[in-house]
Amino acid sequence: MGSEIELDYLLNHPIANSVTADLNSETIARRSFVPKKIQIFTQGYSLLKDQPQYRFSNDKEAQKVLPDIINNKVQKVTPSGKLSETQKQNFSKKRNTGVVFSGGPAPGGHNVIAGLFDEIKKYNPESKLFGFLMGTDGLIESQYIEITKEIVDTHRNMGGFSMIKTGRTKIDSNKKMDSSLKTCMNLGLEALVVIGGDDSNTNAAFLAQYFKKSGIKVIGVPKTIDGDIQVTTDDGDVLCAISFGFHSAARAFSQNISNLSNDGQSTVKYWHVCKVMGRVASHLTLETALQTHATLSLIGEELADYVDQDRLGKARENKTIDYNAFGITLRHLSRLICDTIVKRASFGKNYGIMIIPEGILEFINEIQVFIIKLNKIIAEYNTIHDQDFHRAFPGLNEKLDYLRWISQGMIDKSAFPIWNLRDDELFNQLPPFFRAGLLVERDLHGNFQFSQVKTEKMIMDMVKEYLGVLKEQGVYKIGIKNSEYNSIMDSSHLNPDLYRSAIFRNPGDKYLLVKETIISQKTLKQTLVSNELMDAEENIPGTIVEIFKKSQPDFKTQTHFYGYDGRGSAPSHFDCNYTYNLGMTAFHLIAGNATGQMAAIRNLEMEFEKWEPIGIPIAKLMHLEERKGKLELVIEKSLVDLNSNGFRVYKALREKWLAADEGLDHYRQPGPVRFDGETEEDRPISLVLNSISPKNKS
Ligand code: FBP
Repeated sequence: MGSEIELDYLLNHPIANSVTADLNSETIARRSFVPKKIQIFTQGYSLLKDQPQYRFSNDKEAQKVLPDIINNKVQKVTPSGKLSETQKQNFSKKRNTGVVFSGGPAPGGHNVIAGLFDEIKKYNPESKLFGFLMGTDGLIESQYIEITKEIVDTHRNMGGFSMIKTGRTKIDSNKKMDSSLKTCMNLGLEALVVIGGDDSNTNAAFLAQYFKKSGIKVIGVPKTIDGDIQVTTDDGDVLCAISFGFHSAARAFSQNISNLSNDGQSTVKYWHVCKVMGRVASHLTLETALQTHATLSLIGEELADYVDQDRLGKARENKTIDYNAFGITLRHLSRLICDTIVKRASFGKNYGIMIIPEGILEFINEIQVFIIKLNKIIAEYNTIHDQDFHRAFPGLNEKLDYLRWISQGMIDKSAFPIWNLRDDELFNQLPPFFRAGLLVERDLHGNFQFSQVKTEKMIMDMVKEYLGVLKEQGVYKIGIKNSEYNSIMDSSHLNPDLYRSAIFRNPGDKYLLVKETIISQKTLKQTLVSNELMDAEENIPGTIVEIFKKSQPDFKTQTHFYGYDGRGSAPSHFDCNYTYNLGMTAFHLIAGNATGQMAAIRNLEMEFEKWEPIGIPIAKLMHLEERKGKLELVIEKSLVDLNSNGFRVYKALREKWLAADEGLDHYRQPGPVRFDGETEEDRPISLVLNSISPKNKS
């Protein structure tokens, strides 16, 4: 070893300084990347034009409680044509605007602010943009900053919502509405932009209604990595194909998952089980499956449709109806997974990549019932008592006691208590960690927090247990390549043909499967003896024991959760452009006097030149949904459409991707999230597929 360099010298060395600086070249390049602008935003002034051809039916409750915004039309941002000087001055007047992030982070949020900021300043450098801190709490409590060019410039094309942070507080009382209004009035705001998911855009609609008299406008922006804000009219016209952040998160997950496929194919010993975020809908799982060609991906929406044909068949034979044959249960699901694992193993592939959507529990019969009942029990407790359920019953046992009291009629005296003895019995059959998961605190919107439950552990524990049974039954075996068997036997001077049909159930196939009856060295010996290949007193030849051992599977898993990493990812090229233009769209909706509208870009699935900035009436997207035990008006989440091109293509190709055959795996390597360049990775694959129209249509 040479002499040690002095630490001071090392720390002051330009190379050390450059490689340890907070700012690296990737960040510098990202910050200076300039997203593309839709053509209308490169021109002068704009005008909003109603688009009455896009029709939605109104929800009666929305009509009642959102009277001032329910009749809004879809609006398109169009060139203004010739304007008078007064009109121009009015468009370019000094405006104060507020902006707030709400809900989970999604890549691209900072670019919405950048687009809004640049457009505000373009028309009048005196205009101001205020950012409310920590989500809607900042709005209610009047905590804000003025967003300056310096702040915007350090966040351009960067991930997260760190510029002004975010939160999940719901503005659900007149007191909170009043405080929010006061904050906006004190700042002299002309408009407030709410960047959020379904619950936050619901908030935006209620604020727009509440603020109507004050003249302060409220515009929503469709954010969520979950991809469940998609807007299609009653006639099937797609107005918002996907919320922002979805593409980047899906690409970030996909890169990690494809890395695991490299590991899997190299070590051939693990099933990598990946839980992928998405509170309810499985859009992220579907997109990740299309991006990576993972071995097995579960789509919650499809599982909910599951029909157990065996049960139906048996019931038909008995001339009865089996109502339990419809809808998936945890038991069915674990068996479906085992079936896949066993099939692949029979071709020597005792490894793979499995994607489980975070929200899968929502689609599993018995669990969904528990979730709904527990939501109601917790919400009712909170309404009746002065103390929160989780504070009153902090531990699992205390919560379980409370449920037992209900089932025993000690709390709910009705003939049909919401939690009955059968519920209690079934619930207590679940492992404690899972029961605790199902009882976790609901979020402020009353949503069940799927991200907090170790769903993948629950499912995989059941899978492991059933695989154990299948192994004992001799069904779960690893296939051995016929050629490999031959060469092992040859090198031990044993005649492969002599043993082949005694040991294997499919001696003519490329992958040999040890007979189901051979499940131990004892049964192996019995088989060899009965086939007169050895005497009972002899030891089994070592090579045959080795071959038997090779056929015995050891099921090993590694579990991964992809969620927070992806939603904190840097935005993709698609999301950089999409969000920057969303920010500009929000400005033009405000300038055009819109309120209660969600900024959106039509034709996202097509090339950039066809993108169209529009405003979508939020009130028209609302419906009644069970929240905190009662019906509430919220934006309807869009789930994976089983008739969509994206899902149908995945369904048609998944057998190939499963690769339960003699061939190679079909994993795809999508590569890292990029912020520039024009490649096939430029937009979500599910979107591209969904945009393909029938042969006779362009
Ligand atoms: P939004 O709907 O607010 O965009 O959040 C989506 C999400 O990332 C879900 O995928 C996930 O279930 C949830 O947030 C987790 O939330 P939390 O930040 O409260 O853990």
